[in-house]
Amino acid sequence: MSGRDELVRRVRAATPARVFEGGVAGGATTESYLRLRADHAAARDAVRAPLDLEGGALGALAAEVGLFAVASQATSHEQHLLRPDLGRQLAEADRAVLRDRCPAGADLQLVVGDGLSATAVHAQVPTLLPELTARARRHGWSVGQPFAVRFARVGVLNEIGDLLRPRVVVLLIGERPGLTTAESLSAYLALRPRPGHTDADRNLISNIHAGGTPPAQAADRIVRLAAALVDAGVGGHAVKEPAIAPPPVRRLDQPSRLPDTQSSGRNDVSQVRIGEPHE
Ligand code: B12
Repeated sequence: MSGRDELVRRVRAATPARVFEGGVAGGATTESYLRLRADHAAARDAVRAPLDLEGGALGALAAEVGLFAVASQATSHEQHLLRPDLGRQLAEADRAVLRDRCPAGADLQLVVGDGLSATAVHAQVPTLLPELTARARRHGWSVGQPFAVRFARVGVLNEIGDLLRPRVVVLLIGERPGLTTAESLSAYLALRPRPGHTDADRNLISNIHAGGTPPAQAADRIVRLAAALVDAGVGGHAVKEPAIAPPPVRRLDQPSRLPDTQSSGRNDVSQVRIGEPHE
């Protein structure tokens, strides 16, 4: 294998990004062009996919844990895409539904939002939500009744915090799909969210999908980060995700290894401390 082939092999092993795709005279190869078209179509489909709590693995989970849906103030998918402000407010009638069905004051409130990819929700939430619930309970946290918000944006966290007064809210929401995957989910965390909070008061673990952070590892990172918010008594930019382990010390005469994207080593929960509230 030539030096260039080896370089291409190593770079491709390290990232799913479209690098070294060139064909003759720098143009795209037919294979690369067709893959781009297919990935673009998948991204467009994901943005328009409706959240389905009836079928598939998410339907089974919904039946098991009583996951139900309320809506934001956007009344159609079109409006959801064009008016992000409406996605940050709950529909008037659904506020009472949440008050009735979800006990207030949980340590951890899990919420599912379609966001910009219900496809991501369908793919990741059936594994992630039970993993999160189990880990939080193992650490002695009370977990609220989970629910879903249709046509949701991240800012809906504030109203949920105001209504249900949980200590930490984790919103599992579909990310804007890119050309690598349409199945990428984010977990946005907020400590005691309330009206007036901005993204500066929130934290997130992004890129939750099979080729990024798989759901089980993501569950570890989310619980650890939630614990860090509680310990710090504050959320947002002031709190960094706790390090899992220091990077290995490399002697200068050792060859550097490209990162292994499948094993981030982030699955150790032994350092998680769920302390008393510091707020
Ligand atoms: C779109 C986007 C933006 C847009 C958001 C505008 C908008 N109205 O949509 C812009 C360009 C403004 C942006 C800015 C930033 N972003 Co940005 N963004 C994204 C992207 C590509 C998609 C996010 C998404 O789909 N959200 C879900 C939808 C449903 O949410 P939404 O309600 O429509 O939009 C809200 C969120 O997108 C949120 N948001 C966007 N970025 C960030 C970053 C942080 C830390 C927080 C708390 C919230 C947040 O802002 C929107 C308004 O509330 C992601 C990539 C990814 N893989 O997720 C990166 C990403 C989330 N952003 C990131 C970062 C670092 C930032 C900045 C801090 C960059 C900087 N140094 O300034 C700022 C902070 C923005 C803020 N709001 O305070 C990182 C977060 C890394 C992490 N784990 O903490 C990501 C994952 C990109 C990356 N791989 O590094 N971002």
